[in-house]
Amino acid sequence: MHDFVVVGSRLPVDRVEDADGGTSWRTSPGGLVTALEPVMREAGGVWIGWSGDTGPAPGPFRANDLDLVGVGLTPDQFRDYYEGFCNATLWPLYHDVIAPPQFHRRWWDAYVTVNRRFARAAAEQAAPGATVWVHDYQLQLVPQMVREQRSDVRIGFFNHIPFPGYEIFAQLPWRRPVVEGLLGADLAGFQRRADATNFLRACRRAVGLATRGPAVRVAEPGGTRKIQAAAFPISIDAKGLAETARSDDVRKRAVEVREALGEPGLVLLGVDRLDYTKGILHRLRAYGELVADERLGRRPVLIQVASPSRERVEAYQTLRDEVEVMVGRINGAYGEVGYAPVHYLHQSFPREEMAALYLAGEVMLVTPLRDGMNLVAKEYVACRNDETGALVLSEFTGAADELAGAFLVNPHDIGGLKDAIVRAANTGPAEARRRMRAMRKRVFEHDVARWASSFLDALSGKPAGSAAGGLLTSDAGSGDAWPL
Ligand code: GDG
Repeated sequence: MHDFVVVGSRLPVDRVEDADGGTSWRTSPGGLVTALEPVMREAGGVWIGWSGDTGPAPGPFRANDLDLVGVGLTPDQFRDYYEGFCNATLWPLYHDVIAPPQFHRRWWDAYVTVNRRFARAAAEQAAPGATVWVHDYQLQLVPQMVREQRSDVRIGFFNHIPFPGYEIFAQLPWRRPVVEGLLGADLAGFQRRADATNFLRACRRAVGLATRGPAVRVAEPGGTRKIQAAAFPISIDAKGLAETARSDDVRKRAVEVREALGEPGLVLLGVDRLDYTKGILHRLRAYGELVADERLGRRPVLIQVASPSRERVEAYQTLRDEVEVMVGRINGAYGEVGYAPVHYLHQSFPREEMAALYLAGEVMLVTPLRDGMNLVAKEYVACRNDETGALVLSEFTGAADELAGAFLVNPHDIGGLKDAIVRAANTGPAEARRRMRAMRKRVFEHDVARWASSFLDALSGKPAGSAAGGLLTSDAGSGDAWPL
């Protein structure tokens, strides 16, 4: 039994094959693990999640000093729950229907079944009065399902992706049970204020509840219970990443990358999961036209990392084809022997290589059509220890609410996007430094540890910024949570 239970769709470890044929677990690097590890240690926490394959679920186990509990998915559940309801219904719906969401009753049934399994595991692991923190859109029914079994625990929910406006959310045939599932939480956290507002509106419209400021009250046997909705913009382990970027190996590698490109004029960089929300096609379109117009000087290079993602889902296969056709067209039309305008990498890289790329790119292009936060933008900023570089950032990312030093763009406006890229590329050093310094200040002050502590403080009812007792003792300042 544990005082702190994290429920995430994935475990923070990957199964790796040993040389002797056995398996072991390696921590998958990521800000969430970095942020929650100290909390888990201090509170004797446990992390419940899916192991990432359809093999037998690992029972409770320890890996890298973390207590973990695996939840298994059958091949049918992988298809209907994960690839279906999570990735082909909720993901496009919550990202403003950029791709058409598909609604299938069989997928919904699998979503209910799998959420129930996660909830049961959480209820089994939680000590009396424990804190249970449920993460993301894959597990929206878990808060209420846990509450039904364990009314003694405090339940937090954080949505990593946007929560859509009601006109879009209303399309979901199961809108009411989804909102009711979320209302099982004591605190529902979102990336942006607008997401929290959208959720509160869904409470009013889909369930008919009255809201007051950031609070909703639900009737329960024996009285009413209050649920708070607020924004807690997620962040990164800025200090850790800056240190990686400062290391000799990474800096040497950044120089090597630039040398390998021949004698590039400007180096631009894009880093994304290959996902239709990330605006990769809009970015390529703008960049291709800029190369054609020769507005970026001689021999600019765009390094585009597009890490493989959800490869069995049809919309992702189509996107990959479209991206690869466009890259081929740009390179075919404007390349020369020894020079390609786009270096396209459909691969995943270790964290050090990513840091080297962030150092090599003078202009970072982050152009999502919709994105909960976008950590890549913050990672770029954290790596630029010498305060050079420029960030072109879509206004449809959560990060745009925080990074005022970026060149903000509407990625649908190709003309505007082109102008912003040119402006970013031609910023004088003093202005570039001023912009970068402001962004770095924000990212270093509001890092992922502070995000976690402000959420957990709010969940435990402590005033924002209180560092006494509680689950996390790092010094959170005030104003982290942005209630409505
Ligand atoms: C969801 C929301 C929200 C990518 N390729 C490689 C690699 N990455 C890392 C990046 C970054 C992360 O993956 C991607 O984070 P994003 O925030 O950009 O996007 P999503 O994956 O869509 O994440 C998003 C986030 O959750 C957190 O709440 O910001 O809005 O959609 O950290 O660096 N890392 C390595 N190799 C790669 O090839 N090592």
